[in-house]
Amino acid sequence: VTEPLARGSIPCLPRLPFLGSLPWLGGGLPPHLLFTQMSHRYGPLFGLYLGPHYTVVINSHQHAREVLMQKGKDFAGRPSMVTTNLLTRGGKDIAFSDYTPLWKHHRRLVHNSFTLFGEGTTRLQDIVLSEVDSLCVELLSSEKQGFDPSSAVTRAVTNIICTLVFSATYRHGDAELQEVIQYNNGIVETIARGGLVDIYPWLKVFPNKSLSKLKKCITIRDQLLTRKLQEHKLSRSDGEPRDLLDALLKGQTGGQGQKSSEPKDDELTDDHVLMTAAETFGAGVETTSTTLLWILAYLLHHPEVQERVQKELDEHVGSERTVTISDRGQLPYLNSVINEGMRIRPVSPVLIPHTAMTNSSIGGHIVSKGTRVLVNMWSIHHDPRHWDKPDLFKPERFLDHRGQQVTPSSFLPFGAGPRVCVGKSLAILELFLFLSSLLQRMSFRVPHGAPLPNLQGRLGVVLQPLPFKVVVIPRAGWEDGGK
Ligand code: HEM
Ligand code: PLO
Repeated sequence: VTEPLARGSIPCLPRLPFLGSLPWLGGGLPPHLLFTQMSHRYGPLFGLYLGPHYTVVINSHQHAREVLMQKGKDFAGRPSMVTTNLLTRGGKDIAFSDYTPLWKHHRRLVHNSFTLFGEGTTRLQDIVLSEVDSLCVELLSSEKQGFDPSSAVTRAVTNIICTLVFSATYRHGDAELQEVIQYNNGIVETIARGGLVDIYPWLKVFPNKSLSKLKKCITIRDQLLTRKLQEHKLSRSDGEPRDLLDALLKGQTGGQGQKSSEPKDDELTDDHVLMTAAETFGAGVETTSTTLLWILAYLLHHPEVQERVQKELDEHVGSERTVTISDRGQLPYLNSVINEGMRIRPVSPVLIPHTAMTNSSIGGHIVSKGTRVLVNMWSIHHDPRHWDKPDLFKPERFLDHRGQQVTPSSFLPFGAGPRVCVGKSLAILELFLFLSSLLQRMSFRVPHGAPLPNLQGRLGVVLQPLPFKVVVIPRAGWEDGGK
């Protein structure tokens, strides 16, 4: 089917030779807010030049669906960037690798090994619930004057991913765990923030503080993961894979990895296995813990929402038993709170950059092969034409008049299409089990005299809340910490 070509070309920001549109991108706003502001002036679809790279910015859900879903394959490419190439040894991962047959095989392998633990089986739920339990015990015995919940939450989420990736769990204060958390933070702060080296790759030859910090963190990460991989190879058996590392090793041709022969184009090398483990780790920890912290921050601002979730939990689950994933259908309000958290503060406010694999079109405008496409999920999630008072936290917007859940078409926190988040079902499972169990057992309040959490956030590679403090009040039946 040929669609009518739209009149005129995509509106474009002014540009200078060499600098492209950079002089017009100043002002210090983070990209998601800057692009949202520009969409008021140029319309929801506009172009700009990041140095020499022509880039189209999408700010409406119709165009986002066209690019991610209807023409998903046309736009499934990823640009090559200096920082992510360092992070992934030149794209030997899932998220930052270009769209190739090997990538497809690789992604399917990871996806299958997640479903292996996931939906159908209770194993994943058991892993998550056991960490949730420990987290609840820890929070219930926490400092009564108030404390920052982020390290406890991060540790719980890290442990889940550690179990899934290499069957390890860490105890409180473990030195290796501290190391993991530290290098992760370093990477989050330094990677692909639209930094200049990703626009002008030759800048990497000059001393650059942020780039050397990134390299340092990557070295620490690599030492740790190489050790894990070696241990795994030694302890592996022919039976069922124990975890993601086993599944990946099994998925390699012959299961032997690439030691003696030259790697072929269609084979997963040890580098691929290592990079996937590292990425699952990074993606699994940063996204889920950040989302949980955002939701906690909003619950502190909205005690009435917290009470309504607890009322729903009391009615459908009570305090006698643990919440399980089979309760999910009975808890539409809690699900709406989770959705509203991901709407109002998407961890990835501008998705990972896409590129056009072939000549194609968006909204009837021709877009040529190689064009970079940024999907600004922030403006889609805050579009006043689709969301009533988009800056307010209102979980009811995800419920219809009968209290049933609805999913508006302007809601795409995990992206969609061939590049949709691989961890989507794991993430939803975790968010549900964490929040339901936490709110079943305790209430969160702002410590006496402390300010409410700042909701502005700080943009690294993910949009994180600034640190805040909470006090935990046990609910009836959980006063002894639930031990
Ligand atoms: C990609 C969101 C949790 C692994 C993405 C993308 C988004 C996203 C927006 C980019 C889509 C695009 O570029 O078009 C989220 C959110 C999460 C979450 C909101 C939690 C609340 C996870 C978890 C994992 C994970 C738990 C793994 C354990 C990945 C991977 C990709 C990805 C590997 C790259 C997919 C690709 O490029 O093909 N995620 N994610 N994510 N996510 Fe997630
Ligand atoms: C987080 C820090 C880790 O050390 C490395 C890492 C790997 C995958 C990245 C993740 C970081 C940040 C969140 C990303 C994820 C892939 C998909 C996910 C970008 C950089 C999102 C939200 O798109």
